[in-house]
Amino acid sequence: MATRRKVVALSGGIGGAKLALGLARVLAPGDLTIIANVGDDFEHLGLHVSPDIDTLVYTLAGLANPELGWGRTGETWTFMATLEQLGGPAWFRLGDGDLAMHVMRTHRRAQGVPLSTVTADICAALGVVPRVLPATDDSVRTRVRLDEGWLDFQDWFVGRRAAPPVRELAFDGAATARPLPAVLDALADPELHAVVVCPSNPLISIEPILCVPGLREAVRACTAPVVAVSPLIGGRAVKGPTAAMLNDLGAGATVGAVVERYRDLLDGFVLDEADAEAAPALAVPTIATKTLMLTLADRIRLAEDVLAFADRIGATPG
Ligand code: FO1
Repeated sequence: MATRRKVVALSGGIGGAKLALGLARVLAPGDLTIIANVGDDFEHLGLHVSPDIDTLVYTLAGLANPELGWGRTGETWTFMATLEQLGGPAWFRLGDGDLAMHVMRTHRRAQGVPLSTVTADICAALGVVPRVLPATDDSVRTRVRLDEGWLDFQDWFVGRRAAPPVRELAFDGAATARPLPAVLDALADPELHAVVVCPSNPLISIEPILCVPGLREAVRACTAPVVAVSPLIGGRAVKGPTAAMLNDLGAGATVGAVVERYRDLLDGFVLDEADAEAAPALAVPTIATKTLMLTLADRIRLAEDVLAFADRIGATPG
């Protein structure tokens, strides 16, 4: 049942996109705005690839590749096969349909069209109703410091299968990046009902959004409740390097470590049932529910739990 409540979600990666889909199914058309991470973006073969935007767009369009978690479903790989035949780089897989997305984005960016406009036009073309907004139209690129030195994000995440421990993170361009005006407007909307920090990797999906000057402050200034969903279940990530990264950085793969990263923003934190006993030590209002999203029904139910929690927080004075 659709209910009229304006919600802004912060999302990156596969877990974030899953909850974004659940929120899209629960909320009325036009009530969901998703701020997408751009820290994973990079140039490959001269193409501007925006993985977290594309994962969101494909997921919301029902075009996501369920096995891979990225790229399109029903994909063909003629381009990659031919590229390899020609001795091109094979480490980053570009499906034939997915390739059109990167070519289109690159073509239009080269004409001076901002990433946010290209993204809006792609969403319109694919019938995606929620607004998908890059955190910024400027370049913010995640880099990771390994024992051997600094690497661009995709060289580590895909090229090295996220195996070498990360000792430090940097977000190149963050200091001069400007938050998208539409992002600041959405967060400042007096009708905003809730801000949801999706169960994305706090270090490489959410931090690159919050590090854009003015963005963290805009979330903190929201009158609407800010609720984050734990990306960990029993100290482990559902998928991806969240737990390993928190351990390698010395923070520890605990819900407490995740809450600490968001503490200045949070009005509530959604735990998985497996971590319910950690609630008292977190010193923030919590609920415990099933956060594992295997089916569409799981995505919808978690979205409903998060929104009901935000409703309760919003209704509680003080
Ligand atoms: N992840 C991989 O592990 N291997 C790949 O070959 C790969 C290709 C790829 C192509 C387009 C795209 O949008 C995402 C792709 N990803 C791939 C995922 C990408 O590394 C993202 O940054 C992760 O999803 C983390 O958000």
